Amino acid sequence: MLLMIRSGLQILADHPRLYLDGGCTPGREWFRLHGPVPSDRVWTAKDDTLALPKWLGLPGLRHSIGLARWRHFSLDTLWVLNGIVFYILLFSTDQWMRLIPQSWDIIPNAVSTAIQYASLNFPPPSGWLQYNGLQMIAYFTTVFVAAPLAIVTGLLMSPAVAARFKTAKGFLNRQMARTVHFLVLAYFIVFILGHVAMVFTTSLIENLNHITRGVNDDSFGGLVLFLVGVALVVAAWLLATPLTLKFPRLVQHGARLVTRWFGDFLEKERPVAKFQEKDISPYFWPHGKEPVSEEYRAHLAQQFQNYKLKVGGLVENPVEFSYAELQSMAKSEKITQHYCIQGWPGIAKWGGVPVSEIMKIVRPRPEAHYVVFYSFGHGFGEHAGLYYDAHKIEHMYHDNSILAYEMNGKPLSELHGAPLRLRNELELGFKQVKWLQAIEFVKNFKQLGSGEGGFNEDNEYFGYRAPI
Ligand SMILES: Nc1nc2c(c(=O)[nH]1)N[C@H]1C(S)=C(S)[C@@H](COP(=O)(O)O)O[C@H]1N2
Ligand SMILES: [Mo]
Repeated sequence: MLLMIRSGLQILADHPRLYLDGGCTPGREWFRLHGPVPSDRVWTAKDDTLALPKWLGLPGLRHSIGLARWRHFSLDTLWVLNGIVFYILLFSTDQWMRLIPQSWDIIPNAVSTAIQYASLNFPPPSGWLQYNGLQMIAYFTTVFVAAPLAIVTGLLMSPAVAARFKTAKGFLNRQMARTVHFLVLAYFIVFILGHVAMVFTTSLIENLNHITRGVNDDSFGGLVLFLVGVALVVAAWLLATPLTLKFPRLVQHGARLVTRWFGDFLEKERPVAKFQEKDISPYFWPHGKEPVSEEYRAHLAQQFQNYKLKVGGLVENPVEFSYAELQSMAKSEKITQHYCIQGWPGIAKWGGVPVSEIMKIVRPRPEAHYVVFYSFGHGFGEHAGLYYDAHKIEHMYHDNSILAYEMNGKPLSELHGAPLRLRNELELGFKQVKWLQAIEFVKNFKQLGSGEGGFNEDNEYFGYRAPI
């Protein structure tokens, strides 16, 4: 639980704002850990990320959401499996009767127990035979309300789930899910602190025997087991960040192995959520470093009159498309929701050439399995190379995959990726390469960069496919 909390806080620190209305317009948050968004300069979603102390965040570095997500998801998987075993044991015995109130007397009983606790004149411990009203309510809430809510709100943040269950719009949107997920976190922190405090202040030795050994006596066995448990928790707490930072690639690949089956399952033939003009976000966070190369600056100054998009690799007919040629081809307009891995969404209307139209002309060879998009811009990091990302070729035949030169009916701005950017709504934001320079059809992406399939995958340990 503690490592889940730490990695969860790290994910929050990547976009440390919470909203209720489904959008993410600065000023509309009900909770933020950062100051207001400055209006006198460009402020990207990356500028908005927070560093957490290494002992608190997991792993603690600024913008380490890639690793934090792996940590969070793999621990969640264990926690959910643990919960399933717990539910099975609860309902296959009569233990459930200890947690589920069976009469309304529970309310007056809980009030009376609360008054007794508040008077510091504790009621005699009876937990071995029966929980008091307050305990029952607290345990019931934890097991049957807070834990399921944590799971459901976690899942509702996933674009694949939102598209499948049509929750992208309306009350159950991603921002509501983030808010409730955060409130559940607050509940768990209060519960853990309160519960441990009560275990300590009401006959500790007996309580620990109840909890760890399932016996009702005053031997020290329970205490010993508890101390071993505490030592493990402390060791895990101290080692979690250093080990994650020492073996980030192992964390990335290992957690992928543990969790990816679930993402693949959720994504089977997933739809793309549909939106209308009126849903278009008033504010769309920008992200990424604008290109600085002379070549790009010259193209921008000449309004892309001499720009050519180079398309090659494993194709029958490599072509360089001018900006005017691209604009004269079949045009597609789609209103879709962009999901940044950091937690913010943005709905916009994208206009451009379907990638399938480009493929009709260049004719990919059968051995081409991936399509790599190269940017004019660099990724983040001091010596970072050019930003790129590889996409499954199947996705490129999807009618939502377009090379966009328009955003909300206007030519794409420099900030949002002029002259061209990819849209592939089956993927998260980081795969929507901006400032496109070239497209290459390849058999495999292992030979590119560090071989993980994209700039963020290589350098920030994102999953190659992270649409959940
Ligand atoms: N070249 C390039 N493309 C990029 C990025 C980048 O840093 N460089 N950031 C990606 C990320 S993480 C997101 S969320 C989207 C943001 O697009 P926007 O700036 O239009 O909101 O662009 C993606 N494309
Ligand atoms: Mo992003």
